[in-house]
Amino acid sequence: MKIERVELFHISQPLVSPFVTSFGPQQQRDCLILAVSAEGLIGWGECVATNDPGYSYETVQTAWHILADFLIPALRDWSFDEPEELPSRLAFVRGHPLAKAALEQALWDITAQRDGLSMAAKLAQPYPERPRRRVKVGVSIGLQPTIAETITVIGDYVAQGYGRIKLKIKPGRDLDLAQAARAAFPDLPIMLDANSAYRLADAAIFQAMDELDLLMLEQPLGYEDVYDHSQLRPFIQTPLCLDESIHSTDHARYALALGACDIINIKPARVGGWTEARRIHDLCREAGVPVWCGGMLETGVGRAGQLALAALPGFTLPGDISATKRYYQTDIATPFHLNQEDSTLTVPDGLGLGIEVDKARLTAMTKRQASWRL
Ligand code: OSB
Ligand code: MG
Repeated sequence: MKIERVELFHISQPLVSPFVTSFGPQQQRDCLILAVSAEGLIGWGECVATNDPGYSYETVQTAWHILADFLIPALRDWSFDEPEELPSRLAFVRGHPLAKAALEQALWDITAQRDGLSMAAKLAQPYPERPRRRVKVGVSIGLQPTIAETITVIGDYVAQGYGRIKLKIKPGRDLDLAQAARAAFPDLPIMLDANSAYRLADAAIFQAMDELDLLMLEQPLGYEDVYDHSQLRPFIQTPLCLDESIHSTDHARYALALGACDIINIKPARVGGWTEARRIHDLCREAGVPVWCGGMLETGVGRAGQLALAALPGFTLPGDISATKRYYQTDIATPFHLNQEDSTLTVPDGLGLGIEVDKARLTAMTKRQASWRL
């Protein structure tokens, strides 16, 4: 295939409620949406970089720059058969995985359409197992003004049918929050995400959580660290999960070799795309380490890509892939609804991503736009 045209949209949509983490609040969600045209087909991708370099060093502005000035021009005079060929084509750009992943997602979408497959089926081709039709999901709850409000918010989501809750924590809002949540919901699978807000010296806080029977503790220490996590792990009973620290299959290999974690959160964007995400899945599966698919407050475009990935056999823990209405009042693509009876989202089975992008809505939300004829 030869890519004929690429369109890039910087969009901005309000979140239904502010999302607050240990690195700050988010109320308006900006992201980039990318459309790739080839052979009469259109493939969509989402770049999940945010306005602030809080979770990642990338922002919507850096991703725009890297896509516009390096990655998209690198597609000129290039033809490909499979999306797995893209990472080596883009390897001349060091880093910037969020920008790269958006382009790779569009190539998975377009090649799956060409092959007459859903993206989930295409990703699952190397395995004897068919992709899951429904993916277990939970909801990630940002820091609330008070513990009492957090308990109310948890109750609302549980009433909607979410069977797993993740709470953001930060220093000063951790043990008391976890204890209150456990007391209010004795049997609920609850996990915590610190987004790198702690140091090894804080181990006592996490030891005190041992008795709360938490599902896991996500990324308590440094955002590039694997060593200190390996030091913390023997001192706590709660399974340890890494998010920010895992940028590639190599990082995952180092983490497993050091005994730095029990679980890995795989976000295709954080590792530069679905090819690398699937490799990490394979490595973890081989090692008996469960994985789950993380989220970045995606629009429907990104959500469809998360579901395709989480349909792979090694994704055995619920993903941060909530229903559309948990994030947006209306969205630029087909809304996803929670299957209340089993806390799942249904994996699209149409061609490619299997979603319809609402062009009028996309245009209405667009702050900046550019296109390239290749
Ligand atoms: O650490 O998992 C995280 C959102 C933005 C940046 C980082 C994270 C998150 C979430 C939200 O936890 C997950 C979701 O999309 O629902
Ligand atoms: Mg996280």
